[in-house]
Amino acid sequence: MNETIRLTAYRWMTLTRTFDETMVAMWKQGRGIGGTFSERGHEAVSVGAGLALGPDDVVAPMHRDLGTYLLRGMTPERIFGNLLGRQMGVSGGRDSNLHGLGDLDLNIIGFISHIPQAIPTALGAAMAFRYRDEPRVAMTFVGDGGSCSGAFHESLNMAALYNAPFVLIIENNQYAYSTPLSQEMKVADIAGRLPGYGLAATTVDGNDVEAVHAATTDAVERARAGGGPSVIEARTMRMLGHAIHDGAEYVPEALLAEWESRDPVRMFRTRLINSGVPETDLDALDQAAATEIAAAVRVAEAAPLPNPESVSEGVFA
Ligand SMILES: Cc1ncc(C[n+]2csc(CCOP(=O)(O)OP(=O)(O)O)c2C)c(N)n1
Repeated sequence: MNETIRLTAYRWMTLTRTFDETMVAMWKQGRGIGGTFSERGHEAVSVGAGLALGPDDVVAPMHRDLGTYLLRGMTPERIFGNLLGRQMGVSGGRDSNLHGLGDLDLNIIGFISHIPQAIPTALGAAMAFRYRDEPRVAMTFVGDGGSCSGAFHESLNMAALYNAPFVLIIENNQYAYSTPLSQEMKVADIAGRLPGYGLAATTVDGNDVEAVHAATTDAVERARAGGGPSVIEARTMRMLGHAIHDGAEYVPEALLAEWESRDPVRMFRTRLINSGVPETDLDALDQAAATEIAAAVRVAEAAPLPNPESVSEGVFA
C-alpha cells in the first residue's frame, strides 16, 4: 500500500468502526427496529478487499461487510435509513436490515440471505464479464460456516473450469452463529481444501488490512488479466454475537481477549504512527468519522417512513 491508500484504508476502517459502534449502541437503547449484525473485528477484511476493486468491478458483500458498502459509495445516511425502515433507505423502507443493501448503480449486488447463494450469483456476473470479454472482476464473501455448503463447492468447481474472473473471500471468523470451526469441519485450513479445484487459494491475516489488500489486489489483477479465479481465506474473529440479540456467551473469554489484543483498527493505527504518520492526522480522521456518522443518524431518524399506500410497489410475486 502506498501512503495515500494507507490513509484511505484507515479512513474507511474508522468510519466502519464508528458506524458499527453507533448502530450497536442505538439498538441497545431501543432506537433500532430491524435486524442488525456487528462487523466488529472484520474491518480489515471488508476494507482491504473492497479497496482492491476498480469502479467497474462488481461486489456482492455479506452482512458483516459494512466497510465494502461504504467505500463503494453507499452513504451512512442511506444505510441507517435502511436499518430504520425509512423511505430514504436503500430498500425504500421495505427491509430494515443489513441484508439486501444492493445498488447496481454502485455495482453492489445486495446480500442474499440464503447462505451461500451470493457465490453462484457473483459467479454469474463474472461469467457474463468473460462472455462479453469485459475487463471486469466479480468479488464476493462467505463465512467459514457458509464454506461447508454445497453451492460453495459447486461454484468453485465451475469458476476454475471456466477460468472466471472471480474472487472469493472466506471470512473465517471462527464461529458460524454458535458453532465453532472445530465442529464445522474436520480440518482447520479452509484454503488448504481448495487447490484441488484447480484455482489459486491462499490464507492471510484477516486483521491486517495491508495483508488482505495485497492478496486481494493480486487476485483481482490476475483475474482481470485472464488468469482465473482465486480464493482468499482471511482469518479473523467475530468480536460480538451473531446478531444484536446474541450475547455470544458460548465464546471463551480467553479467545476473545486474544483477538482483542490484535484489534484490526488499533493495530493499523499503531503501525501508521510507527511509520511516521502524525497521530493528529489520524485523530482528525476519527473525528471526521464521528461527525459524519452522527449527522447520518440525525438525518435517518428524522426521515419519514414509507407511505403505506406504496406497499405493493416493486412486488413481483
Ligand atoms: C441457508 C441458510 N441457513 C441458515 C441461515 C441462518 N444464518 C444466517 S448467518 C448464519 C451463520 C453463518 O455463519 P458463517 O457462514 O460462518 O458467517 P458469519 O455470520 O460468521 O460471518 C446462519 C446459520 C441462512 N441465512 N441461510
